[in-house]
Amino acid sequence: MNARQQLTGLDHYWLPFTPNRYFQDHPKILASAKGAYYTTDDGRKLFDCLSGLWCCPLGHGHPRIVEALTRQAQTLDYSPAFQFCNPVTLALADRVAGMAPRGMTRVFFTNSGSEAVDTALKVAYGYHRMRGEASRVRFIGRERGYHGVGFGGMAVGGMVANRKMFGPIMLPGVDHLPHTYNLSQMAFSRGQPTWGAHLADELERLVALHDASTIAAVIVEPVQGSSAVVVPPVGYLQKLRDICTRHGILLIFDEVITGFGRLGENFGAQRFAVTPDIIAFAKGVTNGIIPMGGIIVREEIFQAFMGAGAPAHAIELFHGYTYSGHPMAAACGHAALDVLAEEGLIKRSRELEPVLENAMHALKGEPGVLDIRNMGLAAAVDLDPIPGKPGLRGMKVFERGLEEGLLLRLAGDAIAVGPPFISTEDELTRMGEGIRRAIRHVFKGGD
Ligand code: PXG
Ligand code: PLP
Repeated sequence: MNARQQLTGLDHYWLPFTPNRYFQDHPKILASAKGAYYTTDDGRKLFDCLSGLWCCPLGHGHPRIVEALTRQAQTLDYSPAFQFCNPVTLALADRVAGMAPRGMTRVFFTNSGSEAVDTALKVAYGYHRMRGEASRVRFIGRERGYHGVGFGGMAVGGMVANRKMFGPIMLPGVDHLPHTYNLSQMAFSRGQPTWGAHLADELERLVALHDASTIAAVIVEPVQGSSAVVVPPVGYLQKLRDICTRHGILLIFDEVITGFGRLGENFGAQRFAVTPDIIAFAKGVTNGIIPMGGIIVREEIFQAFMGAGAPAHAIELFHGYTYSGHPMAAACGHAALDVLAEEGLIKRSRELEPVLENAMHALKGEPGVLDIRNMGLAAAVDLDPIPGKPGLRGMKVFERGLEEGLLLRLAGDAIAVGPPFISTEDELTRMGEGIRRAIRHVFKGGD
């Protein structure tokens, strides 16, 4: 009996964000991972083009992380998140705050990006309320934004497919900025497009429409990841910052993908030299090995909750998760951040940026390639859709990519990549060539 025949669970498992019926007929099973490669159950080696789901930038199976997890499991495997803490989690808060822009000092832990976003939105609203501005109830998201799947994150998110089934039960009062993507103005941009900073002025329009006194926060990804790597125009984020400051609106950067080195700096905030009021993070903080997320806030936000006049024995924020600051996740975070620092991998990510840029932009001119975008170690290629069948072209290239030894990421008819920071230059170049062959194959009519 081979490995595939032994598979159990296909009749019981409901896969997230996956065409389940298609999966039943084409199950894709990963059996192991080491470094920048996965191995499938039928023994094929796949280059991890998206670092898992953007979350494993240091590669897989790092002995340092394995050892740290073993040690932590033997020492303190869980400690109650409420009323207690432990040295590992405290030290990780210190460390994460130390990586953030100056003035962002307090860390609240969650277990995922979705929880981080919902936490950020609740803290933003609570902050205003604590300061006597309870009328600030609105959140402004952005078209094409992805902020996870909680009720808050879904409402501020701007990916239509994630929203349309749930429209009638969405958080009220939310509005959206337009996305910044414009093919005719920025096709095949390398890094930040020069056109489009004026789109931030749309925030002034929304402020005029709703009045600043009703708006709690604006939430954006510095670079939009899930909707296939939409890079902010030069000056755009600074303009958002200025408008938020002028109107007392909090600016939240959702750095679940862009945090911890993906853009060649600790956070996108530093890459773009724009400091938000709240950063949401997840994924890379633990190299994706133990789930963890969180928010980092300015000290003033934390102090607004502390100084509201309630007695010292009263809970200031009625919010938290059983697994907030889980010691196993915290130990994993320390080991991952050790590796990131000691192996110089943020610098490495920055050094690899032009290599990835060249490898991806070399695909310009291939059949059906409509656009290519990149920033940091993230890039995407838009492919001409099959008329009337959105997503099918992308699916075919994804499938063909597997034949080429590449685990690519599909975003509709776009292919996204976010390779591990431990990739070699040669691996990135070969990835680009593999994508080229996959695209050629599919546009020649192959499956
Ligand atoms: N915010 C952002 C900016 C994200 O990218 C989340 C929140 C939600 O995180 P959790 O941990 O709840 O999934 C994300 C997650 C992709 C892809 O292929 C992106 C994400 C997740 C899975 C796939 O682009 N982003
Ligand atoms: N549902 C029930 C019945 C619970 O008791 C809890 C936590 O105690 C939760 C949901 C929330 O779970 P978590 O803290 O893991 O988010």
